[in-house]
Amino acid sequence: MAETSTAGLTGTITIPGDKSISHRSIIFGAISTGTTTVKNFLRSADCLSTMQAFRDLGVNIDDQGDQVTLQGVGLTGLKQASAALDMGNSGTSTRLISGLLAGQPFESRLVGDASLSKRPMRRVSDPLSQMGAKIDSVNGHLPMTINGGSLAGIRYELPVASAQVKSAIILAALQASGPSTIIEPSPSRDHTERMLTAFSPKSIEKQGQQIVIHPGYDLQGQAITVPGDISSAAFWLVAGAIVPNSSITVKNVGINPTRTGILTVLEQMGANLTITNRQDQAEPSADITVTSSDLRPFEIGAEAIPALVDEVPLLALLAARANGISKITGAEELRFKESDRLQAISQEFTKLGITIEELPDGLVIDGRPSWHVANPNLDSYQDHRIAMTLKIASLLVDEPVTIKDFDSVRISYPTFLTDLAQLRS
Ligand code: SPQ
Repeated sequence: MAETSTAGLTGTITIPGDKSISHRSIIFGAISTGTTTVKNFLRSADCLSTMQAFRDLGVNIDDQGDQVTLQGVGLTGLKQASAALDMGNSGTSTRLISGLLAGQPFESRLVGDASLSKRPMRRVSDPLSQMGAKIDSVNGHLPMTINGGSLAGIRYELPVASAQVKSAIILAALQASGPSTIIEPSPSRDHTERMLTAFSPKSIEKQGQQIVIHPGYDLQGQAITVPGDISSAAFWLVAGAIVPNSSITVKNVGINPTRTGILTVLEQMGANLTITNRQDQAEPSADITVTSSDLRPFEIGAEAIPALVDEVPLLALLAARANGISKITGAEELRFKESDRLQAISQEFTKLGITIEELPDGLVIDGRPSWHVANPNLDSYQDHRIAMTLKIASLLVDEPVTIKDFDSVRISYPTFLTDLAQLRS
């Protein structure tokens, strides 16, 4: 195993707000009546795309630094935008806003950057069309034009677990003429359901694996405090586990059980994790401390993926430092993110001399052989999660490496380098 001269990462940091919850706080604040306040809103490029889209749709949003304040317009108060809505790089903005616009009686056009324009949109346009929206796209990709209006309720079984698809249908179903039932193959993150329960408890009912949406109820503005993003905390939890001589405490991490798969795998691997200061609220949070240690290999399959879908690149890095062969399967969804994350990790880890094999639906990584940097010019594929994973990996090699398009971190974690510097000082 290549050892470095690093002194380890030590200290306490507070990570920025959760990206998924920040998007939803703007969406629900916009379509409720009254005022919604949002503390610890994530000011990353993706969440600012959602904020700008709702301003373009006529919602008054005041961003005062420590708090975002929205004057909700209700489900029928949005106005047609005067130009195309720019979704930037954000899949969450695109898919959730599509669901909402499917029920609005005007035409909307959604555009995005080159990466977003390659991502599949039929997964939302198909069910929304079945409900009655008229949607045109370029072979299932952006730009997409939505002619919304009267929608019928739907009974829809998702072909793959996806919080974005589920949330798009929920937002459309709130505007339908009758109830809708949504069934997921396995549970994806449930931030939309939790937030809707707070804004309008009568609108949503959970029946086992089924979500039933009852339209016709007003949503009431709320005071929201966004917990820290576990997907951002994960970089420090993994760095703390694998960079020798490290001890890191990450404060105020969201520990919604539909997101904590990374903690389960770290525990299976024998990582030194301590969870303290648990706060039980609509979105639970806690402080998490990790100390570097020897790690065992792991195997995970399809049923584990939804709770750690955005952490798979980091799991591959953990595996590359474990004492044996690890296997990740059932993760084909990774091919449809900001990059093809299975291919990106396999190619870039190979440059670092990591023993890794790409499967159609996953990765096999042998953590035992030493790393030997074969090519120091790494590529993030303009994908924030690949960029940050490679940065953590680079802490474990002595040779200097470069990471192309590292500034993609602005998508979810604009202060990543500042936090890294703090843990290194
Ligand atoms: O918004 P975007 O670009 O899709 O963001 C990603 C990420 O890595 O930040 C995925 F690329 O997270 C998704 C996540 O993978 C955010 C999300 C949500 O907020 O609902 C759900 C997941 O996607 P999916 O397709 O499983 O619903």
